[in-house]
Amino acid sequence: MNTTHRRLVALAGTSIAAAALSACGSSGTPASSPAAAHDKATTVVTKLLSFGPKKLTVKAGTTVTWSDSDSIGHTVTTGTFSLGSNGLRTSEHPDGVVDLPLRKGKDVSFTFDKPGRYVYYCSIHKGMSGEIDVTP
Ligand SMILES: [Cu+2]
Repeated sequence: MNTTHRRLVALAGTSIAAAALSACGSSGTPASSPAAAHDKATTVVTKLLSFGPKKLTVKAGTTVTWSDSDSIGHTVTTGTFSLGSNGLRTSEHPDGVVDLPLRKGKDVSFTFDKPGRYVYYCSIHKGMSGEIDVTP
């Protein structure tokens, strides 16, 4: 009886601690904080023929790394494209800002110094695209 009671108390204590931890984790750093300036690198991972996160917002000067976790290669190619009704690209117009081969299991990086909206795609797979929004 006593043992059961203690165990319940212990479990309750644990879940409160876990809740406190997760509340702390979700509060994060305010976006306007100057501390965010140290965040000058971030990663996009390719998995199952998609870029994740598909859309990323970073500050100018941030180095974005694409990491290929697929068993095949991709490219990171900025430019414009049109999509067919099936969601696959029907035309592509690379703009030459970024055009990097991403080999399986490897990483490529690019530092975005100029603010702007950078739409990119994989020139091999017609359904793969992503976006990097670079803020001043
Ligand atoms: Cu690809």
